[in-house]
Amino acid sequence: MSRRLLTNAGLATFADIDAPYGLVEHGALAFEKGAIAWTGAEADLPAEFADWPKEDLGGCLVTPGLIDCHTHVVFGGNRAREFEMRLQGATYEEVARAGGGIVSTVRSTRTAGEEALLEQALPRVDALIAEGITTLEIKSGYGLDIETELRMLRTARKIGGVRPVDIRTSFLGAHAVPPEYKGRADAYLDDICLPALEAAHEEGLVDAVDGFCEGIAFSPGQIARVFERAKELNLPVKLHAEQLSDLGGAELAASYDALSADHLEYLSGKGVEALARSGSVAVLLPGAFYTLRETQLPPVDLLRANSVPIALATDCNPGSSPLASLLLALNMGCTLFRMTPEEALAGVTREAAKALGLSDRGTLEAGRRADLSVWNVSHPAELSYRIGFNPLKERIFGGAQ
Ligand code: DI6
Ligand code: FE
Repeated sequence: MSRRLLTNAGLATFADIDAPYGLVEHGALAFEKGAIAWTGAEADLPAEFADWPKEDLGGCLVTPGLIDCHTHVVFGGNRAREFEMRLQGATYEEVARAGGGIVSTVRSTRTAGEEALLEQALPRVDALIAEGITTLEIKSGYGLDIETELRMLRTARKIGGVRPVDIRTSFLGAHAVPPEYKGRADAYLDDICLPALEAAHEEGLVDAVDGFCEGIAFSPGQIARVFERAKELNLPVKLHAEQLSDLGGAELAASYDALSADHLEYLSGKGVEALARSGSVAVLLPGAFYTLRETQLPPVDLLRANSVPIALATDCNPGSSPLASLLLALNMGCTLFRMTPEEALAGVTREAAKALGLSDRGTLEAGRRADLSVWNVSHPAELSYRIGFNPLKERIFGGAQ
């Protein structure tokens, strides 16, 4: 059924309408061939849509399909043992310096074949899809050798072939320095990271280039080398910045017109201004803040005051954020970061689309992809308010159920 008309629905459109959430009450939404054809108040429905195959949603809420714009769902193994160590007092950085952390996931990822990686990722992806996610960003960065970085990206893309979800892939070769290059980060960039980026791009596997700018990872100067190559290849960039300390990563990212700067707990006022100037999205990741028991809050008030778009994501990864629930990220964004439920929901729809450079989704407007989530709730704030409860009624991906 390629044409459909949804009626008797609340529509959180996030379009430019003068109402919180861009909310249309008693709304109707028509879609055809994978794209939204009309949205608005049911009373205003043009006659041409009136006889389309109709579904009465009984007052349920429709939002744009949710977008998780920052994940690392493809990886081997898990880090439950490290979780225990951190609970006994070791910090995330101490674990990383002792050969655990990202590098331990690198070991398990290198030994897993494409089939195993896929099999391990799918339950996480399925959990996200069950919560109404229709677009999912996935990063490489647990291979740190050319072959495994490519395998991670191929696996990520393969997910889009076996599940109804649109996958965007980010190359994160500059995630950590692998043990065989310990103390030789620049040589790692020359020998592995940059050639891997080129090979991945050649294979059409890269939508954006990411990096981890941090004391335990790469300096701003080293990240700039990766971003220069991205620029030569015409690829947009994004950056894990100011997660554990302020190295000026967000300013660097902004100077390359980054799609987004992510984490940002230690972001300075100068960093906020740089993001405001470049129009980059601030992607906040409350799952990592929570897991690491961080106490430094990202500067939400300042981001807001400077009109920096704010997105929220799970950061689903085996170390700092073993979170496969975007609904819980919404709740954490409100409870931990003091975002409003409206900002939180915009952060997993309209702003998350921006963070991925996608202008064909993220709002309910004519012409946008028919990626829709239908919720058994009567007000959009309910999606942020509940904890551990999933009110998804139906998910429509590219116009199909
Ligand atoms: N920051 C993070 O939170 C993840 N990567 C990054 O650069 C953590 C990755 C991990 O601990 O495995
Ligand atoms: Fe991350």
